[in-house]
Amino acid sequence: MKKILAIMAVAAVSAMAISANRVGPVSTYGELKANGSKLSGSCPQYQNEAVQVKGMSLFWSSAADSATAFYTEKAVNLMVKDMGIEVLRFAMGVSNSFDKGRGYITGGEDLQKAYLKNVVNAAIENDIYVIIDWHIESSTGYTDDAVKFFDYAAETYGEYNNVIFEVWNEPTGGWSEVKSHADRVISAIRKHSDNLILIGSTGWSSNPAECAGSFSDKNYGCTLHFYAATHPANGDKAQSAASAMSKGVPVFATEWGTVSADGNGGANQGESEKWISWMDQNKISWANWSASAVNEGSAAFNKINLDNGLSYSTSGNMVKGWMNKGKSYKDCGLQNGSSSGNSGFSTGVANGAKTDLIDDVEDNDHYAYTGGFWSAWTDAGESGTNGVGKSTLTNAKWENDFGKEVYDVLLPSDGGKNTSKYMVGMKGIKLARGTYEYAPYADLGLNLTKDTTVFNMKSCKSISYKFKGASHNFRLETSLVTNWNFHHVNKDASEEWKEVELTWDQFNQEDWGDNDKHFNLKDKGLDKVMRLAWEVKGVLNVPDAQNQPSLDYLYVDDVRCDGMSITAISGGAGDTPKSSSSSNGGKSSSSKGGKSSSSIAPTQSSSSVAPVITDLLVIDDVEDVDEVLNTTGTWYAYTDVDGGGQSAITNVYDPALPGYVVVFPGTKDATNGTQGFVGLEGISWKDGTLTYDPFVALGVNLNADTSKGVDLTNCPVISYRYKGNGHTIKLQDGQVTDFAFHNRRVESAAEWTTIAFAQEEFKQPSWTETKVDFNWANVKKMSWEVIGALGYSDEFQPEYNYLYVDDLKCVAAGSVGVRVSRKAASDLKLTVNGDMLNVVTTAAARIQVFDMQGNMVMNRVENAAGNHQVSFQGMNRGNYVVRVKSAGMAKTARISIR
Ligand SMILES: *[C@@H]1O[C@H](CO)[C@@H](O)[C@H](O)[C@H]1NC(C)=O
Ligand SMILES: *[C@@H]1O[C@H](CO)[C@@H](O)[C@H](O)[C@H]1NC(C)=O
Ligand SMILES: *[C@@H]1O[C@H](CO)[C@@H](O)[C@H](O)[C@H]1NC(C)=O
Ligand SMILES: *[C@@H]1O[C@H](CO)[C@@H](O)[C@H](O)[C@H]1NC(C)=O
Ligand SMILES: *[C@@H]1O[C@H](CO)[C@@H](O)[C@H](O)[C@H]1NC(C)=O
Ligand SMILES: *[C@@H]1O[C@H](CO)[C@@H](O)[C@H](O)[C@H]1NC(C)=O
Ligand SMILES: CC(=O)N[C@H]1CO[C@H](CO)[C@@H](O)[C@@H]1O
Ligand SMILES: [Ca+2]
Repeated sequence: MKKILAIMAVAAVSAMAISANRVGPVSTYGELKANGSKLSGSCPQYQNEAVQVKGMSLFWSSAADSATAFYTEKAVNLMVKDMGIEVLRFAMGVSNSFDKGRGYITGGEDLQKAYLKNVVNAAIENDIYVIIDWHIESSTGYTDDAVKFFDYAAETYGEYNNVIFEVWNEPTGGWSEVKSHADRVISAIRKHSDNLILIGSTGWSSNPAECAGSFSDKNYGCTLHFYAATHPANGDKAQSAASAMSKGVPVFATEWGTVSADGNGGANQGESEKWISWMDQNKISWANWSASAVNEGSAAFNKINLDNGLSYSTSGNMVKGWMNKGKSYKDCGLQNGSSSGNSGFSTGVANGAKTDLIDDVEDNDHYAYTGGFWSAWTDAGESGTNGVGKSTLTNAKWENDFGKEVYDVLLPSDGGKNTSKYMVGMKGIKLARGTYEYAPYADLGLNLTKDTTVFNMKSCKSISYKFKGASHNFRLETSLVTNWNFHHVNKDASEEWKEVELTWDQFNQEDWGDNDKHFNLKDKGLDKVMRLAWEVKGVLNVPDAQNQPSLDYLYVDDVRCDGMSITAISGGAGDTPKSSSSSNGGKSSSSKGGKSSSSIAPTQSSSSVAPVITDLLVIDDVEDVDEVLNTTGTWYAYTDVDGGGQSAITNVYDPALPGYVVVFPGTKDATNGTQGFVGLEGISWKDGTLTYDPFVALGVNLNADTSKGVDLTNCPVISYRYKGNGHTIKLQDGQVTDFAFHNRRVESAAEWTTIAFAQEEFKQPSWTETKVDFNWANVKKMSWEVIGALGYSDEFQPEYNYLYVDDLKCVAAGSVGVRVSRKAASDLKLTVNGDMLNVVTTAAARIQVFDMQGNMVMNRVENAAGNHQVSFQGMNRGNYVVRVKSAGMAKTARISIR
């Protein structure tokens, strides 16, 4: 029966064949089979022998990032390599209150199927078993949905010896419901697969005896879930398991704990060891809960950035010691072998020939066969609305056809095992967060068309590429996604060239609380592809030093679409590869007629122009050297101790206030320029029992009556001076109750620095589900939080252990604070054509040009909406800043004229 099924399944699984790239438990034992009270293997040597495998269960796949970060190839590879897991349980969140629409039946079906495919593929490549678990803890099994799901899962994966099915994690109701659920699911699975099926029992799967003997199926086992501190190894749970086995049915502990049943209390080491040895004696396979970094004692890990390897919790270290790590495996020859590897590289496509290659880079130009172009960029090119990152590459620069200076990614082959001459890639990747609000990144990308319109990839069944280097998200950007939440797949780092083939159901979108906007690429979007991108991305709130990719390069070659036929545009119109850099004074590289040409690039806020600030209201200049404000409120300081943290400052604590003394006389700092200022000193971070990042903070109540705020409606820009560590300034108006305060990140400064933010620049963090408009008529508090990173306090302390603040003011909008950028200006379009600047506005506009010394060299007003042209003819060569203001928006760009 297996043979026939296998052939049917192969046809259903499409062209993609995943195979193991190491010899592990699955090629050693073969498919796991219920054989009397034990599991045996389908490999000849193990057909008469009991097989026990040990591993981990993932946490609910519908939970937070601290759980889903482990639903990746990268995490599976690490758990196999570092812990020696032999089985991984895919705990598919079906429906739960915390899943926010990510559960399988609560809107997350596509997402869950993408996780499933990526995890099952990673398990197969690692030659380990994978349990596909309908992870639900309830009195109903959602049987109709389960039948549909297992029909799909068994059809798709049921041919692989790796796969085991678990039909209901933890039933909490009666047995008859469990029995009829299991009956229906078993018959759905058996249509496609004869693989092992695991069945739960009442009381959170603690009664395997009830399950054993209740089914006529030939290949099932019963699950046992127990908690060592509550359930002694010689108690009724163990007896139920023994009774199940005596009925000739094997038992599999798919979840078990060392603690008590409610998940609390300490680990009971003695009882746990008894259970472990009892399971060893009875050859009961197990998966420990949980392979996650969630905030629970049973989580095996405590960090989600995996580039430096796994970071174990106390629990994780304990369970690691009980695995079969280091066991030697021997391929019994049932499965055919190691992965095909890469089958050589493409050696080029003639201009005009038909190809399924999007690009193999062999024509040595910056363009793909689709006509579009390659480039790379990092968070350092962010517009500033979300702060600006500092990530860099060591690639040379190149000016593309749009006059835009980008990293040049065209590289000669790395000289590895290949037949290719050229590839594209990023080198010397360094991630640095700067003030960027999100995780730092560096991207390699291919705009599919030269004029950056959409490209039709509908005939493409799957996409493949070869890569070598850093772990990355491979992303497909369609014009249907307008909030940057593009479809992507994560691939683990590889030191060898590796071929990746992906089907559309493997791509998923992040959970940004916008699942109603999610769609599957199978269904739409493939006719509207803008760009392919390979993104190397850090994790938010992790020190830069800990956030680097394990390999600092990423090379890509041979991007191919199965099913597509492209007429190759090759050897792109006279494109000679050259590395130009506008700053090296080199010759003009993009212009047609040798006339002066200009290039345009988004500019970072330039601090070379000294802000001229017009005070509207001095909230406090601390010249009176006391903690009382001009607006009657007070300065103070606080730390994370209330939340369980142990972060500290060395400011004097004055019981009379009561509170920390935060006001210092100007003599405290020789560069003060003032009679007094406020600040924090001797800052150190320590997590304690925190569940969020450690911090210390300087705060201010604007009004002495803390139930009231002050009206800053007429205060378009908030300005202050500071010196010392980077921080996040947060504003509170009393409306926000989930700590998602309007905020802005600010970088460290060694010298006193004036900073100014327009009202619009304060934004709530993206995770909040209840965004509110800030009420400037009632500003109650401001705080300057110096924030660390949870889990890193031992090795990561502030760059400066102090933060001084002074001259908190409201200033006029017209103040020439270049750091003041108004609302994101997507309605303003700036493009360059020869020596003309085109500005498209939807209202009257003011266009100003400054030289790099800050002198205004042009100032004009356009009285109507439209397409305005500004000539740079006759202007001196050099760099300029253009600022366009229109309808309350502003856009700044750097122009260079050559
Ligand atoms: C089950 O195990 C017995 C020995 O206990 C062995 O003789 C038999 O071949 C095994 N059957 C299968 C289907 O593996
Ligand atoms: C997994 O093993 C660890 C280490 O012994 C333990 O702390 C944890 O409780 C186990 N699983 C569960 C469900 O508790
Ligand atoms: C698998 O390996 C066996 C023996 O090594 C061989 O006879 C068989 O043709 C192989 N099957 C496939 C699909 O390669
Ligand atoms: C390249 O593609 C991206 C995404 O579609 C787009 O934002 C960008 O403007 C395109 N063009 C250039 C010149 O970078
Ligand atoms: C607030 O500060 C300004 C500028 O220092 C000062 O002119 C004004 O008198 C102050 N107001 C109060 C109420 O202290
Ligand atoms: C502030 O620093 C200057 C030196 O730059 C110093 O002369 C002055 O006395 C300091 N201010 C006070 C109030 O001590
Ligand atoms: C091992 C190998 O064949 N490396 C080759 C990769 O491609 C470059 C460019 O053609 C060759 O120079 C290398 O010898
Ligand atoms: Ca190539």
